Amino acid sequence: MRFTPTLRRLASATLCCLGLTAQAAELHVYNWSDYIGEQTIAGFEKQTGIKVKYDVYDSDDTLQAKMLTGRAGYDVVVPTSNYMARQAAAGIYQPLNKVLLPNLANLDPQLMKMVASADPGNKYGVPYAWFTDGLGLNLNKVKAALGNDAPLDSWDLLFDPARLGKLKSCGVSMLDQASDVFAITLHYLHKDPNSKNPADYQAAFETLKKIRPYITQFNSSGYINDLANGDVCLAVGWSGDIGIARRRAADAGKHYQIAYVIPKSGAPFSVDMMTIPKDAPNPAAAHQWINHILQPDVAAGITNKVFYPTPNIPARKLVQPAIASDAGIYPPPAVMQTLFLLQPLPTDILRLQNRLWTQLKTGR
Ligand code: N2P
Repeated sequence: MRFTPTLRRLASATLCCLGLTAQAAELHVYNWSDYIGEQTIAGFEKQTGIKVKYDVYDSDDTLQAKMLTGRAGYDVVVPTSNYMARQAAAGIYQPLNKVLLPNLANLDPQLMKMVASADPGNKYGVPYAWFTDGLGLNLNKVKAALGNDAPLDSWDLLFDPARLGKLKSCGVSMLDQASDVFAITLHYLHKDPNSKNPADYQAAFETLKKIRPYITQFNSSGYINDLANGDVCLAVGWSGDIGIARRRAADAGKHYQIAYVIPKSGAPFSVDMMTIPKDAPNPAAAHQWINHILQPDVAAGITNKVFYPTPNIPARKLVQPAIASDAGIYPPPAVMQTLFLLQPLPTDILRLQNRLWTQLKTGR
């Protein structure tokens, strides 16, 4: 049968109202790089019929700059909790409709309580994954440069200029995120890692300046491959990223061993939060995405691919045993005690951090 124009219009009007138009709904997600499972996006598209447009970033500052400009066009973004607190206070997110998120019940109540310090009442954010900051090491190269007795479980490995100088030729990578690196440096100096005292940041800057000549790159994503390929032997990095580097090195048949170390004295940790921008074009789909991520099999699929621990309790039994028992990824209780949560900081401190950070990187 051939459709007359009138019949065609009628058919398309009917399809439209049944939600079956050719124009499929879209969801724009902006997430960290190397932070998603193999099947996460395809599974969501299959389950919902919604098409996902997926972009990535590797720094909270990049995300924040985009969000504060407004109209970025994203439905879901994933800031770290310390950044999210300020952004929510600035009014750039919409409150979650929890009726649409029944899978919230899967989240670890202890973690929910903890992130409530940045997001009172868990009003705007849903934990996606959490992480520690630590040292990624090419054990063979580091031992060859420093000998077998090198203090591999200490921040001294990074902050002793004589030692770091010996690692320069095999490559030293530093996260390009001021907030994390200042917290680590303040901790090393026995100061409050979340200090609000400008003088502490000046002291941290002086300490960082001493090791600056031996840092061969500031990088928060490409360092995964650099470590895996043997172009870097020490990386200040995020836990899951080092896990990815280790797997990539093994898959490529490299003969060296990559390790992730949380220094004994302690290290930062934080939680990345799914949020919905106030001007999200499709908040209904955003809620569907968040609820999808909260499905145990989906959450475990992310951890199994990118080595970041999921705060999803029923997902844990679906996490590969080698990952679930990896003390670098899931730190045992004694190590958890040594970790400190990155806290939101006042604007003047952030400005100071950024100014010193640029100075450090450019060497001026
Ligand atoms: C993923 C990095 C996520 C941890 N590559 C930092 N928020």
